[in-house]
Amino acid sequence: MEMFDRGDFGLTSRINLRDIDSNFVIELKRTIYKEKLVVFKQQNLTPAEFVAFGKKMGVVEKYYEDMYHHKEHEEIFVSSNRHTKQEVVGVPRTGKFWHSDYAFMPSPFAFTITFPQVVPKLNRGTYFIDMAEVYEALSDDLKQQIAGSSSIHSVRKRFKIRPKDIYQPIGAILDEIDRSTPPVVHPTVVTHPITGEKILYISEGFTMGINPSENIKNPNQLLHQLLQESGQLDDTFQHPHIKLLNIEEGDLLLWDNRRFIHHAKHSGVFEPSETYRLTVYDDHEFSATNAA
Ligand code: 7UC
Ligand code: FE
Repeated sequence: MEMFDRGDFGLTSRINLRDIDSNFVIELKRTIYKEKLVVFKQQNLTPAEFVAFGKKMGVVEKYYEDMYHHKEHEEIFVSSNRHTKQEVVGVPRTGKFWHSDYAFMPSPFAFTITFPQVVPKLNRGTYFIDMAEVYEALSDDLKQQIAGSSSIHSVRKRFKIRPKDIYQPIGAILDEIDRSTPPVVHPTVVTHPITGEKILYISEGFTMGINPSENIKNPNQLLHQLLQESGQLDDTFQHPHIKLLNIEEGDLLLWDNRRFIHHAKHSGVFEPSETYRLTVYDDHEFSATNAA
């Protein structure tokens, strides 16, 4: 039996993740770097088993804001709209904007692993843009402008007000955001440490600006143009760079968080929805430092 089959987008596998050994983990990491996204079908891991699987993939990092944490397993980030007056479960409508996870932190993750628990009937999917593909397709002129430049990222626009923030002055909350997650600088073009590919590392959700340089006359206009060319300003999600991955119950997804930006597809109408997520570091720096 082949371990992986070609899916519509990325690879799929029917292997039960409860049964894997360390050789399989090595093979899986290689496959993610090469094929970018892998979906395991018909998985039924418990939350504890899901965390154990994440730990086999690398160093699991828990989300910095604890309102997202699973009650028993703080490593699991819970996106959920299953709130009742009696019980609060995770945070609703997460990631409904183009981003890569933790781009606003000094060290973003290598892998994002999601395991939907309750899949809505109407909107069962996530949009992706491969920013290595986007970089490749840029004009030589744009590539030259951004070569060697850096960009500033912050969670400021997307930080979600917590229950404890009610009746707080907005300025105090903004000050706290700037203290706990000050803006970070990443290369505008990240070099993938394993594949060597160049990745346009900007997102509508988290990138606040491109730093001016000799080659960059108008940083704001340049950022706008790059967001546009990558497809992130297309509200219809029809842009050729945008791929939609449809999700079924039992799917467990892993993707390369260096190269993909993603955008959750949440219903406009209310449907119960809940997804578990783990985020994992590999043994490599986020961006190779010998970038040309
Ligand atoms: O609620 C959310 O959309 C979470 C977002 C601000 N951060 C997800 C991440 O991992 O960067
Ligand atoms: Fe995300």
